[in-house]
Amino acid sequence: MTLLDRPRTTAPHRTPDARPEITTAANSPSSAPVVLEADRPADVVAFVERIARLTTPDQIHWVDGSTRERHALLQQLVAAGTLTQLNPDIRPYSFLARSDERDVARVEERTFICSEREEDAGPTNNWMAPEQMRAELEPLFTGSMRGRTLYVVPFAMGPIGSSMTRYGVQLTDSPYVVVSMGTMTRLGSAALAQIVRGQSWVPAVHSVGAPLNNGQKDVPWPCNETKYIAHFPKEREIWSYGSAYGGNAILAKKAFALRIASVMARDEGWLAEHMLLIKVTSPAGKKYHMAAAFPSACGKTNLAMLTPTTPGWTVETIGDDIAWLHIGKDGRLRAINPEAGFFGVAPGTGISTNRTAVDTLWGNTIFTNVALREDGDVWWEGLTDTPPARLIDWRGEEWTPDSGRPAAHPNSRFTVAAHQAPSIADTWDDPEGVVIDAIIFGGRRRALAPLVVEARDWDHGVFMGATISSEQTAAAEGTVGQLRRDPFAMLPFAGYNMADYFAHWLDFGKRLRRSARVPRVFQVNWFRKSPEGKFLWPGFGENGRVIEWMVARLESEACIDETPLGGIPRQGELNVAGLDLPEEDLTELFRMDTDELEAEADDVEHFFQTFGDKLPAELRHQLSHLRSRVRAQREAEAGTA
Ligand code: GTP
Ligand code: SPV
Ligand code: MN
Repeated sequence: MTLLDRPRTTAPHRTPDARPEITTAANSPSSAPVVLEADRPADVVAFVERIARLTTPDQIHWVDGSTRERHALLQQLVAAGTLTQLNPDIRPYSFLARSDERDVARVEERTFICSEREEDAGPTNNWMAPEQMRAELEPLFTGSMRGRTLYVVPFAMGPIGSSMTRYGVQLTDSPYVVVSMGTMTRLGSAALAQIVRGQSWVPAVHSVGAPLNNGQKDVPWPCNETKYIAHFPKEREIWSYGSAYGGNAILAKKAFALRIASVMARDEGWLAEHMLLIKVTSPAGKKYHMAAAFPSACGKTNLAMLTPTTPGWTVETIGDDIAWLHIGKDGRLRAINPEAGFFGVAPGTGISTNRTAVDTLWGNTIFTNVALREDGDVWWEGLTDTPPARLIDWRGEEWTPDSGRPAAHPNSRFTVAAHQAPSIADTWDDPEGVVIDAIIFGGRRRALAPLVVEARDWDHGVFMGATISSEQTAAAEGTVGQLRRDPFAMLPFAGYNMADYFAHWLDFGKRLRRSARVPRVFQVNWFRKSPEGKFLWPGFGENGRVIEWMVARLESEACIDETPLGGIPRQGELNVAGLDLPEEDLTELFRMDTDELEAEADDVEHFFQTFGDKLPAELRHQLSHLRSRVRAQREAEAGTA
């Protein structure tokens, strides 16, 4: 099959029980309404005209979200060399993109919150005054789309018609971004029709910053060394320049659904979070929903697609990266996944670690910066235990296992529709959302943070979230492995002062308490290492054992032992039957060294000081509780010494 052939329906390999369906437009219902040119909302038209005058594109294309349109865009991207079609007999209707080497991850240093006052961006964000940012952006965007097409992309975050759903219109000169948005969001006429009906919308402007002068030949991955990812929280507006990569360019995702949405959520009384959502079914058939916040590349997609190893348990996927939580009419905490696809980390995703993800990727997938096999399929580190003998690496160069460098970029990714996951829950796009029973915080820490610990109550849970510390990953430019505070896994994604965000969470707990059912809060760490540097916990499917213990806690069927950091499973209560886990490793997974705890408390204090008076008093209280529990542990040790 070549790209020009009509996509056919084919049985996906390795996925006998999934319903195969080749789709080109991942999320465009065939019954999407048509919005006639004359019916386009005047404010959207005015926005498009204003930006077109500034950026002077050759053409303007209103994206309708149809299959035919997506097919044409993919063909165009192949012709331009941005995409390579993979072998359709192995991986139907799938493509590989190789980005520019300098455009491979989010750029946190170039991400700005442009609130009127610096203190409203807070100490964890880069701030620039709105008028200064506009002054810097204007010359960059002037003529920036010359020689290109300006695509108008109306999109919905959340199921169309849900009261939780919010709308946006992204203007972009990148067809790669348009097809990515087509998988990650519900886009096109269905979204525009809601805006016609009066839904408010967030404007987002994106340019790769690579205008083409008369006859100038394009490159496969146009971008610019100069990059800006700018957010205007008051105006609820997004401007992105210079990158076509992931969270820098698919503005519906991190820029809108987290940074701008967190501001909306603060003002409207809900929460926009960097969280996966799962539905857990126990052997007794009882169902629970959990939301978990881990920093970038710290295990959300993997937990979202968990296949528990213990008999009788199932986990289904609702979302893998972003959750919007609100208090429902019934007073309970409810959550939706505002996205429609997964932009997941490829390396480490393999048959033995995450079979569900591998099965999800059978076709209809765009891969970015993975390696190409000789047979026209893809490969990345961890997909199989043994690498192929020869590959073309993510830079397009010959590669063998002796090359001494990774074949796939550590932040290489797949873009695939959520409904393609065999694990997707039938309720994943329920407009009412699902009721949340437990919230989990986590990070990647080689030491101190135990495998699992339960918060005493909501406020202690907020303290846990506020103090997440995690080793930096390749998801953003920066030093991989460096430990940093990443409160609520939202360090790069909060659209306002993080201290005000903490206060919003504390306040949310007060409102939930009125409804009598407050979710339990837990903290996990799958990444603790032995002194030799090996992971102590097998992780992946075995993480189901930790979920199982959490459910036992929800059902009051398990006990805790108190520790300075919270409640840990009482000896023998974490189900480790059948695991090849030495007793000393299990002990080490929960060990809390008193000196390390003290250093941790000092570090938290230092971190909290950066917020000055804005830090909620409750978090200061939580820190002093921690300190007194550490003192008690020290005294107990002295007593037994
Ligand atoms: P973002 O999409 O960047 O937000 O990442 P994410 O939080 O969804 O992370 P993901 O699940 O993609 O995992 C990132 C990396 O961590 C991958 O290489 C995984 O293989 C690895 N990983 C995930 N879960 C585990 C685990 O339980 N144990 C170990 N050792 N590694 C894990
Ligand atoms: C993350 O970095 O948390 C991601 C990938 O989910 S990106 O969309 O690039 O932000
Ligand atoms: Mn993420």
